[in-house]
Amino acid sequence: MREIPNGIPELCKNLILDTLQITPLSNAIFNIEELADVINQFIELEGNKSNCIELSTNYIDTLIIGDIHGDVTSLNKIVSHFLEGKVNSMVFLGDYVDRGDDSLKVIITLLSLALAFPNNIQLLRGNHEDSALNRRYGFTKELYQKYPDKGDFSAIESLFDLLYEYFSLSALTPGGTICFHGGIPNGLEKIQSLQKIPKPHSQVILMNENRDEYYQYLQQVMWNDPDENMKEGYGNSKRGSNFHTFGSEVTEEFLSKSNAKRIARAHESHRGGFQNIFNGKLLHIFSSQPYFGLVKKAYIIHETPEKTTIRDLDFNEFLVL
Ligand SMILES: [Mn+2]
Repeated sequence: MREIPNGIPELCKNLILDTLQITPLSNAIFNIEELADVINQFIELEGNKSNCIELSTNYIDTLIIGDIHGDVTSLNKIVSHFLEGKVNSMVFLGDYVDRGDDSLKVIITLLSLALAFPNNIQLLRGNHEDSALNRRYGFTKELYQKYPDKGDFSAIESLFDLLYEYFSLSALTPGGTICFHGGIPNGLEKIQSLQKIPKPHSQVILMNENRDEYYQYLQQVMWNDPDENMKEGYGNSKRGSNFHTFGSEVTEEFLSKSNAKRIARAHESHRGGFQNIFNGKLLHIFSSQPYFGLVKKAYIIHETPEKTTIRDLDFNEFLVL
């Protein structure tokens, strides 16, 4: 069993230990000062990282995890593999909050893991790490129920607004997998070009040069979707005029310019738990347990130097590449 280091906040230690419980705490409410401490420590940790992180060799044996959406049961199963030492590291592709019952606990547990194991846990930003989405899909309501005092509620909402701007947008594993939440942004040459986008992300709006272009990349990497029937170029997205779909040729060219082998992404529940498209060049996963009838089972990617596999949350092997 992996040892939980000293020197992290007590709340973090308790939440990590709670992932190993058969009946974990539910509906957790945390003290605001403790929450602020965890969030601020995470911002300090992530603030200097770029929006395309070249991951260290710790990530040579890694899990890549899709949308969790407030589902503590899935999270605990996944975290157990890591704490039991079955894998060396984990990359989470975003969408930690909204829809599920316990978004607050999920996101604070993930921040706790990142603080406890800063060289082995990487959290990326999904499109639900955004308070405008949270107001529509449940997290804001959960926070309001847990912190009904007006002052407390607005303090917490501001903390999350700030936090979201410090999650990196993408990462590249030593095995050559590009990790992001949504899809390839229209016009982005290679994944390393996201390194030009500053943190906090709201800085993009204040930049004089190329600000429109950077703002589009920031949005699209969290929102775009692949279209497995499309060959060339970019298409219109059903999600809105700011977003795009992309096909196999765009994927091939982007991978070659980025010097990478494949893309791992999440974001779409209607694709089911996993999908392999463009000849193994793009893997889709969704890692939240049965999800409104759309996802029957949750899956994760396990990448090692020997092979890349899709596994269910009991660690059974499915697709092997
Ligand atoms: Mn999403």
